Amino acid sequence: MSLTDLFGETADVVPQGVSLQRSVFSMEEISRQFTMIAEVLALSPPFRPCMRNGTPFGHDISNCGALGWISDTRGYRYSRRHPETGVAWSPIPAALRDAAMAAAARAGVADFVPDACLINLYGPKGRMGLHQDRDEADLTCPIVSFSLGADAVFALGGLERRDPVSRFTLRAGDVLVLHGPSRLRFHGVDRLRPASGPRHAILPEGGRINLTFRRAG
Ligand code: MD6
Ligand code: FE
Repeated sequence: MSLTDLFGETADVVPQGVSLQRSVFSMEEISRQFTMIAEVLALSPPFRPCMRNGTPFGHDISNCGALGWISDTRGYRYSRRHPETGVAWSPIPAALRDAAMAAAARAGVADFVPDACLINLYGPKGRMGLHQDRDEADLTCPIVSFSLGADAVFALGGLERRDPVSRFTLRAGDVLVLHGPSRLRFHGVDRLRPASGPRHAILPEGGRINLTFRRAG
């Protein structure tokens, strides 16, 4: 049984620790989220991380919150400062933080208070390889993900890289929470549907923004 089936209209069972919350945000709320993100990016400009071997990522990132996730030739880690400007990240906007906490509560996690929000900014050809998020101090805390902009084909696997993956579309306004026994599931973005979803000046040519709220420290 694939997640596409599990998340279909008649789905009544989803894997423990996966909460896919469809159309949580209205177009008005999505517009306000774009505005809040633009304000964050004005203080913490998007930058292009690279892998340990120097290969650049295919997309830009930024962060808000006390801690921000970065990657460079020293590896992956959380940092209190923007790697290029040296300035502390701006706080997570209260409305976004509250929405992430509410999403965690709907997933059954009552006490999630994020201290980090990674902002992924994808161009129309954006993708993200299969990965686990395991740089956070306490892996019992969930990750809450908001999608904005173009639709993404999301791949969700198991706890081993070789496990089979299921694919489903994440659209603007959808929320995905990975927690509990699914916190370390491998996942990635296969591709975008660039012509889809709400547009914004942050995303010329129809890209996508993904926000992942974490408890990093
Ligand atoms: C993305 N999302 O949607 C990438 N990580 O662009 C993630 O890497 C992710 O959606 C952890 C939990 C949920 C996610
Ligand atoms: Fe991830």
